[in-house]
Amino acid sequence: MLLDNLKDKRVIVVGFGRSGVSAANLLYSRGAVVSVTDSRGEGDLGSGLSLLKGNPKLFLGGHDGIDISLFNLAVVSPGVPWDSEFLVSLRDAGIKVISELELASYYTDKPIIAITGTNGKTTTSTLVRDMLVAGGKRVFLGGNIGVPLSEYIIGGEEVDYLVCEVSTFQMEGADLFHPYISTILNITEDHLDRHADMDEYITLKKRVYLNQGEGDFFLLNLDDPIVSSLDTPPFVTKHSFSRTTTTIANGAFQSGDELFLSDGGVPHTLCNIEKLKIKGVHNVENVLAAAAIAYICGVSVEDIRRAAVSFKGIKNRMEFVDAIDGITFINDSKGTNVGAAVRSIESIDTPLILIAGGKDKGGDYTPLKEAIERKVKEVVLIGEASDRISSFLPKTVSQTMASSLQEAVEIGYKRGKEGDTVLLSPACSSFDMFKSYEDRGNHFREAVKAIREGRGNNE
Ligand code: UMA
Repeated sequence: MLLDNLKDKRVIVVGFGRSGVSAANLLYSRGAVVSVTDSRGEGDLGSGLSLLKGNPKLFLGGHDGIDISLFNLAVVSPGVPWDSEFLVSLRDAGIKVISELELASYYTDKPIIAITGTNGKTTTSTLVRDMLVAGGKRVFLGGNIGVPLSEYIIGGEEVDYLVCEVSTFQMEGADLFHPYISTILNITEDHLDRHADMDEYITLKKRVYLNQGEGDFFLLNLDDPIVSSLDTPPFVTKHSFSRTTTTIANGAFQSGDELFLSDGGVPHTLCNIEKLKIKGVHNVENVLAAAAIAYICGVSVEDIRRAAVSFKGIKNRMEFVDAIDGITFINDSKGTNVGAAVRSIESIDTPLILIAGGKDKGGDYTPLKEAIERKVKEVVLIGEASDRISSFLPKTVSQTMASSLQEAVEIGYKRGKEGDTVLLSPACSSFDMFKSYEDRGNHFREAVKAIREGRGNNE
C-alpha cells in the first residue's frame, strides 16, 4: 500500500481548515513531500498558515492550474465536495483521494469507536468519552466534533480508546477505515445539498461498518426504521438499544421511566430518566447508546451511571443561556437539520417561540411544519431559507421575518410571556450568515446578553 511508506511521496492536501492543517503536519511527520491547496487566498486563511510544519508548497486562491501529475496521493478536508471539479480531476488521473480521517486511521492500532448518525453524534461521543473516563480508561475524543484524528496521531499520547464522531463527508474518502465499535444512531434527511439523494447519504453512513468483522461490534438502534433495516456484516457482534423494546439480549433499553443495561438478557438498572440533566427523548437515546458502548468496553454499570447523571450537555445543543423576565432562552445552534430541530422542539414542554432558518440544505420541511403545528406558538425566520420554510408553515402559526439573529432574539423577547421558551433551533446550516454553527451560537448568546444588560442585571 502506498501509505506503508510515505517517505518522499508527493501528497497534496485539499482544503486548509482544521483537517487540512492536521493532515499536512501528519504527512510531513511521516516524511511526505507536502503541498497544500485552498480555494481561499492567503489573506483569508488567517493564522492557520503559521501552524504548518515543514514549509509545504502552497497553491492558494483556488485549485486551477495545479499540475496534478506531480502527486501520488490527495488528502481531502470534509468540507470539500467529493464531486468538485478538482477532486474529480485527481481521481480521473488515477490519484488516490482519501479523507483526513481515513489517513489518520492508517496510523493507529488503538480501538476506534466510530459514532455516526444524522443527530446526536456529538452528545453521544462526548458521553462515551465521559463514561470511559469514569471507568478509568484513557481516551482521545475527536473527528467531526472538532479535533481531527490526525492531531492524536501527531501527539502520540497513550490512550485505550479513540472515540470518533464521524460525518458522511468524512466517509466519502474512506475505504479502509475500520472501527472496533461502530454505531449509526439514526438516519433522517440531511446534507441533501451535498449528497445526491437519501440513497447516497445512507450508503455513505454504512461505510462506517463495512470493514468490521469478527471481534468487532455494531450497535443498532432498533427504533430507527432505516438503521434497523441495514444489512450489517455477518461476523460483527451486534448489540442494540431501544426506547420501545425491552427484549434486548445485549445493549441498553428503556422500560417506563427507567433505563437498563442488558448483559446476556440479564437487566441491570442504570438510572431513572428524571436523574438525567439532559432532557428530551433524543437524549434518552443518546444515553442508551453511549451506555451500551461503554459497557462493551468493560466499564461498570456504576461508573456508567455516575457519568450519565452528571452529564450537563454540550455547548450549542439545547444549551440553557438565560432566563429573563421568566422567558427561557435556549441555544440549539447545532440543530442544523430538520430532524434535529424537530427533536429539540418536541423536548420542550413550555409555550415556544422558535427561531429557525439559515442556509437551506434542499430537504423537506414537512416534519418541521408538523412539529411547529403541535408545539410552537410563534416562529421567527432568519437567513436564506426563510422564504422556503415559510412556504411550508401553516397559516395558523404566527410568523415574522428578521434580518439578523439579534433582531430575531429581540422579537422573541418582546413577544414572549413569563413561562415561555425562546429556542434557536435553525434546521439549517449557518454558512449564509455565520462562519459556523459555533459562531451562530456565540451571536445568540451575545444577543441574549444584550437583552439582559438592557434590562439591568436585577434578577
Ligand atoms: N475548500 C477548498 N475547496 C473547496 C471547498 C472548500 O479549498 O472546494 C476549503 C475552504 O476554503 C476551507 C477548507 O476547505 O479553507 C474548509 O475545510 P472544512 O470545511 O473541511 O473545515 P475543517 O476546519 O477542516 O472542519 C472539518 C469539518 N467541517 C465540515 O465537515 C464542513 C468539521 O465539522 C470538523 O469538526 C473538523 O473538520 C475536524 O474534523 C464541522 C461540521 O460542520 C463541525 N460538520 C458537518 C456537520 O456536523 O453537519 C458535517
